[in-house]
Amino acid sequence: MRIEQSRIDDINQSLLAEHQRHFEFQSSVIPQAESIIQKLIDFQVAIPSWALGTGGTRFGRFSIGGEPGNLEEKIEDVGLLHKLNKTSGAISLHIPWDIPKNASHIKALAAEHGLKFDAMNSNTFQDQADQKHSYKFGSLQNVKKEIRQQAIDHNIEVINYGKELGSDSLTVWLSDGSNFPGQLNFRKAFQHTLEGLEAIYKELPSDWKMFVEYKAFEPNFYSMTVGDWGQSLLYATKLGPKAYTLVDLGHHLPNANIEQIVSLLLMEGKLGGFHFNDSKYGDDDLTVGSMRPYQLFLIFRELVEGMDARGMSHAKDLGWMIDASHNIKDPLEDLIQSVEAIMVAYAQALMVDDKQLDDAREANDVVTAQEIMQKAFRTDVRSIVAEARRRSGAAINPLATYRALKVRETLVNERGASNKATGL
Ligand code: PSV
Ligand code: MN
Repeated sequence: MRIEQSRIDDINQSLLAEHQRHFEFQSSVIPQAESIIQKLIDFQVAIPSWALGTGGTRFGRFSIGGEPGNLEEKIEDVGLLHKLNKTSGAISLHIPWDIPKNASHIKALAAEHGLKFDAMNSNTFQDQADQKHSYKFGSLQNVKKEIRQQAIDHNIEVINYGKELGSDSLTVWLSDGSNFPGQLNFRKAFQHTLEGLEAIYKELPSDWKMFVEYKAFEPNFYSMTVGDWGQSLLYATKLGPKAYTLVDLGHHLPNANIEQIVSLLLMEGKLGGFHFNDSKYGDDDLTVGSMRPYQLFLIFRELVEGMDARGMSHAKDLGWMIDASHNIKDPLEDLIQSVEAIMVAYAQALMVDDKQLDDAREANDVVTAQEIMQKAFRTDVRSIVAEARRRSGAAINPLATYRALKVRETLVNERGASNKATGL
C-alpha cells in the first residue's frame, strides 16, 4: 500500500483550523518555537525491522494481520510511517531475520520511500537452522574457540551486508552471560569477548561506528558479560575511537538514573546510540513514553544539553532508534505513538533555558531548578510537533490519519490475515 500525498493533505485541511488555534497560542508563549520547529524537522528516528509484527512473549503470540512477510514489505511499512510523520526516515535491520538478498534492489526500494539504512544488528543470541555450532553457552565469551570464531564471522558478514546498503554502523548486543554462580570465569568471559569485539572492530570501514549495547539481565539471570554501562564503556574504550556505548532504556536494573548515565557517557564522548522504549518492570519494550514520560523528558534534557556542550548535531551525531515490541497493539500505531512521544520529549527538552537553570544551580536554588524542569515538562508542545510535521508535508495527526485511511485494513486485504513477521 502507498499513501497518496493528496489524501494526507485533505485530512490535514479538515484539521487545520483547530491545529492553528493551538499552534498560535503555543508559539506565542514559547519564545524559541521557530528554532524548535526547525530542529524537529531535522530529527529522524530509525525503525527496527523487527518491530513491524506483533511481538510475542514466551507464552504466545497474537498476530495483528497484514504483517509484513518479507523485507520488501517491512520497508513498505516503514515507508507508510515515514509518509505519515516524516520523522521515521531510516530502517535498522537484524541479520539473519532480514537478509537483503538483492542489496541494490532493496536499497532502491528504500530510497523510493525516502528511507536510509541505520545501524545493522547481528544476532548471536539464537541458533539458526544452518548453523554449525550452538550459542547455548554464549557466543563471543564461549570457552570454545570455534564458537567464538563463528560469532566473529557472523558479525563480519553483517558489516558486509551493511556496506552494500549504505549503512554506517554495527550494533552488537550479546546475550552472553551465565545463569548460575560458578558457571563462568568472569575475567575469561570478558577477555574472550573483548578479543572477539577487537576482531570485528578491525573489519569496520573507516567511517563506521560500532555500538556495544549493554543489558543487565535476560536471557541470563546471574551475570551478563556486557551487563551495564560501565562494562560497555570498558569495551568501547579498549576497542578505540570508532566504538561507543549504546543505551537501551529497558536494559537497566530498576530505578537506575538513566539521565545521569547519558550525561556522563556524552561527557566522555562515548555515547553512540539509543534504543527507545518504556517499561514498568524490566525490558518490557512498551511504547515510548507510555509509563514514565517525565523520565524520558529528563533523559532528553541531558541529551540535548550534553550534545550542545560538545557541539554535536542532534540530528546526525547519535544513532536514534526505537526498540519496542509488544503483543496487543497494531505495531504501526504503536510506532506512531512512540515517535510522537520522542518528539514531544525532545521539544520539551529544547525549551529548557540553560542559563536560568545554571543560575539556579549556582545559587543552590533547588526549588527554582525543579520549577524550570517541570515547567518545560508540563508545557503542551503537541501543536509545535504537529506544526513541524505539517511543514514537512506529513500528517498533522498521524494516528487519526492512519485510521481514517484504513491502513491496517488495507494491509490485511493485501497480505492476508495470518502472515507473521520475522523477529522474536
Ligand atoms: C535485546 O533485548 C535488544 O534490545 C537488542 O537490541 C536486540 O538486538 C533486540 O533487543 C532484539 O529484539
Ligand atoms: Mn535494544
